[in-house]
Amino acid sequence: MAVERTLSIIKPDATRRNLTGKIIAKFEEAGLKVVASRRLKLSQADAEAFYGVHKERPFFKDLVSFMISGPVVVQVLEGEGAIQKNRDVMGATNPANAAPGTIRKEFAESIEANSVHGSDAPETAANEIKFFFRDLDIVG
Ligand code: IDP
Ligand code: MG
Repeated sequence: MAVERTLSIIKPDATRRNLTGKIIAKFEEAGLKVVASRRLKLSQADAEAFYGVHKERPFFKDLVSFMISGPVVVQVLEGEGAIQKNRDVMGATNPANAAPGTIRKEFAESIEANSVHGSDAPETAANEIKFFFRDLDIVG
């Protein structure tokens, strides 16, 4: 399988509870390498643009408010099949449905405050990485 890169976000519910290191350890244990990382606070415009695909969904407004409620850690993860591997380590969107050992099963507070974001396909991964990082900031 090809080496890929994907975008991960450690969400405000997790930074608030000081879980950054525990979450990064899950990625590393799965063979994903952190090749870029930055802590920042999203503006409302940033969050609305980033989650633009969901703008018609009933949860959009609350999701944007949640994502700007505290700092996030945005990261590029690299590895074989990194996009799917990251989704596997994250677990299902709703922590009630997430498999044992996944980040969302262990750490998520709710379907909204679910601790992590991960790109869902090669095209979205490329666009989401570009949203936060210049090529120079990514060192494999
Ligand atoms: P994903 O993060 O597992 O890819 P998406 O369907 O892309 O899930 O939804 C994006 C984010 O929107 C979720 O991670 C979660 O924070 C939030 N979200 C999704 N579905 C709901 C919902 O039914 N209620 C509240 N928030 C939701
Ligand atoms: Mg998604």
